[in-house]
Amino acid sequence: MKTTALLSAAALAFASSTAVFAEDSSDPIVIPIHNWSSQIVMSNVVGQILEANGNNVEYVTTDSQAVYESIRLGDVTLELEVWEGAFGASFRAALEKGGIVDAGDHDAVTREDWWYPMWTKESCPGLPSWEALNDCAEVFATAETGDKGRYLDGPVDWLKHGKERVEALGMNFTVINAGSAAALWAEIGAAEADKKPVVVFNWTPNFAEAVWPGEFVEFPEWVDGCDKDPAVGPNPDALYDCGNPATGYLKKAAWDGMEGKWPSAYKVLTNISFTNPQIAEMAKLVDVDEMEPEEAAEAWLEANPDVWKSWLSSGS
Ligand code: TMO
Repeated sequence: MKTTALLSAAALAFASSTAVFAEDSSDPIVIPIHNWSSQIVMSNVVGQILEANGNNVEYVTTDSQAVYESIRLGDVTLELEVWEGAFGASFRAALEKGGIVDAGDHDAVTREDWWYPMWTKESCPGLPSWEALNDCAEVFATAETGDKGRYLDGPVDWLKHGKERVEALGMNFTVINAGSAAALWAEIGAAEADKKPVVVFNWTPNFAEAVWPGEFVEFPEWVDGCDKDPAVGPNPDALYDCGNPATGYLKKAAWDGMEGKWPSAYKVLTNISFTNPQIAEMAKLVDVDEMEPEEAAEAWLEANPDVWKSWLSSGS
């Protein structure tokens, strides 16, 4: 007993005085790629940072909700953009089951919700209130939606629950799911010339805020449980009768085996924290400047060495 205690005390003293760390596995760290630009660019940025850290990385394209189950099982190693509004529920469910860890928050504050370009207010001056929007529903009507207003929601895997919200709040809108993020930008772009009023799903941080000034529709304020307990929110019998969080988090998540298998990379992951302007810029490099995600990541890393090199050095 005594010898063991002495030995481990000596080992501890050695480790802390010489900063010797276990080496990271040479197995690839699996980074998931989804269907919006900041996440794709950020994943490439972090992949290249981890390569600079000496790690091997591999990218896989995955569904943005199912990824939390894949991380829990260790098939995917991490997630760089856990948006509270879109993925909070799937992330919380995976945390409860076990196998996934919260690897910390980005500096960024996020919002995802119904949004309109500013010119829309000329046709519906009561905005941003959702009740005013509903009173103007016919202004947003199209051949496709008849006398109801058209709301273009995000692709189905973002699970925005637009249809449930319309039902829960008794709104005069038809919800259409866009096939891709690009379809959202095309809708706004097509409306711009004639200043046609439109309401679409959008989020911040994003490139769009620099291109089209606009505002989020103000729905009943988000309250925890609004997606779980019908009693929460203004309609006592329905879920999703609240807006998304107006000051949501943006988290990183990791497989709970990552720290043991790649301790140095895990430390880098916990150090990483992007701001709203940095994330908007990542999206812009692809959506406005039309770069490929990999070259966008290279450009970002080259322009911001002071930001990311400190994440490497403070890792030891
Ligand atoms: C998850 N997203 C940023 C597209 O709303």
